[in-house]
Amino acid sequence: MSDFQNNTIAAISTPLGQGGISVIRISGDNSIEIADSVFKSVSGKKLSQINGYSALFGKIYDDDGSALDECVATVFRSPHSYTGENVVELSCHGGIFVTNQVLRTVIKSGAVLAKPGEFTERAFVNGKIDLTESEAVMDIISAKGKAAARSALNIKEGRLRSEIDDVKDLLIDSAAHLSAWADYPEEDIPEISTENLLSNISAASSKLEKLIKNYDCGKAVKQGIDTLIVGKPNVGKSTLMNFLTGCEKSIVTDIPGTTRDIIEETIVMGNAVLILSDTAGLRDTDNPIEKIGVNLVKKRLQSCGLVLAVFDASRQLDEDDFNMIDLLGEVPSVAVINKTDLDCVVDVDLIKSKANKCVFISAAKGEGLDDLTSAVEDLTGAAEFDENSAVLSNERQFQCASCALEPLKQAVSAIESGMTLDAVTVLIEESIQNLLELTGERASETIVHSVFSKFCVGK
Ligand SMILES: Nc1nc2c(ncn2[C@@H]2O[C@H](COP(=O)(O)OP(=O)(O)OP(=O)(O)O)[C@@H](O)[C@H]2O)c(=O)[nH]1
Ligand SMILES: [Mg+2]
Repeated sequence: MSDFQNNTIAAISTPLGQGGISVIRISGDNSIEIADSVFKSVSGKKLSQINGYSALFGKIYDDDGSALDECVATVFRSPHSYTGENVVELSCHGGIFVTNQVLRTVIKSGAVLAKPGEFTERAFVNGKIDLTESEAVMDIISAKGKAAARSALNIKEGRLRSEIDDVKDLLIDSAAHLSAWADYPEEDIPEISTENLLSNISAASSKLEKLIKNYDCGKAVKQGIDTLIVGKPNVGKSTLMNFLTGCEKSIVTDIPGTTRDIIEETIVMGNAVLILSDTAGLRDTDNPIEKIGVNLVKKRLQSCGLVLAVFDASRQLDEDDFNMIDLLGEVPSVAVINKTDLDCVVDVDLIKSKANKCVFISAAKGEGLDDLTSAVEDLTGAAEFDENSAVLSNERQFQCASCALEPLKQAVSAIESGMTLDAVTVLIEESIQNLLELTGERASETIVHSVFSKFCVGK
């Protein structure tokens, strides 16, 4: 039984603005009764008289009896609804004032305002979906590209849950056998062979290792990589920024030192999502404003996830280029040799030796995008991303999977060094606990609340 039993919630589930339709969603034991008190159908039928998955057309009335809006009311009966409870969706004409009025009337009739993510939280608590599937709902809403959206839908449909279930089954099988053997020696239960035990644990470990490895590729596709465009002044960083974003966001001039502030925009390159920043040209300068810009870039270079290091093909490398190369450090970098529409005099071999990838473009002419896209996809792992496989969605899931893998590694060492099987059982059980936390079967209330607090109201 859920804690939400006596509490019927309501919220506007569509974005608040002018649009074709607004949906006010009501969920809980009294949702149909509450909807019936504000809605009158044209046919005279009550919502309480119709089956689930049915709708009536009519009007919404406020408490003094005046009509607020026309409405299609759809009924979903427990447990066959998104939340698992009785749900009514009131589809009204989209509009900020009217939608708010309808919600207010519903609240006056006995519903309480839903908290962020509360509909999905109820679906989780009522056993409709697990925690990975709940988080996938948010990933579907926030997906910025096709691969991210498809992958999130796969996870919503249970792709990750079934992968974790497979790992859990392997471990539960071993743990149950070990416990039975230890607890009931008189029952003549055959001792599990070391080979069997090791093979189960290593099958479970390799599934977890694959998930953990895929997480980085998934990051580029789902969350976006913090990417800096850097280079000495006038190489064409802002022209590249405008070319990639498709808008004239950065100022371009032939005066070195034009850009000072960091200019940010999120873009999709192939499967990779980049949170792209155009930056001030790197050089020694006495100008105090430009200096602030240059120092900002140097700081960001230490924490970003990818660098597009831009060079001017039409000029020899100079001290500013070499100083920039020295700043690249360990961050994955694509050397972008720009202005290929002009004669190329730059030392390409030297540049190639300093970056992970090297591509040729003309940002001004809009040439070279395909090569740059492949380089970015390769370097961020987005190229390897398989939207059909199980992928961990976020840091919470990643931590749980890592914490499930660690005791399995210890269990293998324990078996190989001849420790008692009791110790191995404890390690396998620790691993299972972390998997149960991942799926939410045994997650604390604090974790569950923190997951749903990131949702929007109405979802
Ligand atoms: N021929 C040619 N000129 C380019 C190309 N890309 C940029 N430019 C020119 O190079 C000059 C500098 O371009 P910006 O994009 O402002 O260079 P930047 O690296 O942002 O410069 P700062 O902001 O000063 O660091 C401008 O005159 C651009 O029109 C290119 O592909 N080919
Ligand atoms: Mg610039």
